[in-house]
Amino acid sequence: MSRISVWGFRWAPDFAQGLVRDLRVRWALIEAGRSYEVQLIGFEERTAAPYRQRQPFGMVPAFEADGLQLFESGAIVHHIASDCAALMPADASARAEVLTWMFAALNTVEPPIQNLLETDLLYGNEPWAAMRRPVVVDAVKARLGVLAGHLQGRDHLLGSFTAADILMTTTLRLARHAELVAGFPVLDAYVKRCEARPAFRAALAEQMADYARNTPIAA
Ligand SMILES: N[C@@H](CCC(=O)N[C@@H](CS)C(=O)NCC(=O)O)C(=O)O
Repeated sequence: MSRISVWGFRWAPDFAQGLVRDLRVRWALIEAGRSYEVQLIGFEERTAAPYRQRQPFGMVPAFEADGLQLFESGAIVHHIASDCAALMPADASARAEVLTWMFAALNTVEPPIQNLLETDLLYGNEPWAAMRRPVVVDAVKARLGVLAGHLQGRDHLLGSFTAADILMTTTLRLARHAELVAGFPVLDAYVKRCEARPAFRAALAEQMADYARNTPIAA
């Protein structure tokens, strides 16, 4: 991988800043010591034909490295990690374990958290939101409880920091508005530990700087 581009949004509203999923890709690339360019698009561009050729669903992130075009943050982080022993060990069984936890983050923990984010932040003013919220919160807490049990006595999901921790940390951040993670001290410490990594801080600072530079001028 030599020339790498990552697509993200030029700007995002406050509730989404620091959550938009190109953060995962930037973080993985910085951990892997790869340099990259960021291509920023406006929200309106995401569904236009040229961008849909990169991301059929009109979402960010998208990724290109030496002509290889990828989408889906999990697939992109996996691709980056596949070449980087610090994110995914060389041993086949250890790689399978990392992949297992990557899927767990995206396919088991993220769906209820995304549901909570949408219920609270996208549809919070709908009449049904308050009625629906308790079951949504319970579903998140159930997943967090199991995750906290797994992380008890561990610093990371597996023996050391891996790509799975990038996906799990950025997934748990999606619930930051509800402060549910703080109710599980083990998870709170885990997120803070991963967020303290220089690569995470650099990735977040970069994304936030892009948004600050491109803040829409109030009418
Ligand atoms: N499963 C996708 C989800 C991507 C996604 O939800 N992206 C959001 C930003 S974090 C987006 O582009 N939203 C705009 C939209 O849905 O139209 C991935 O992980 O890449």
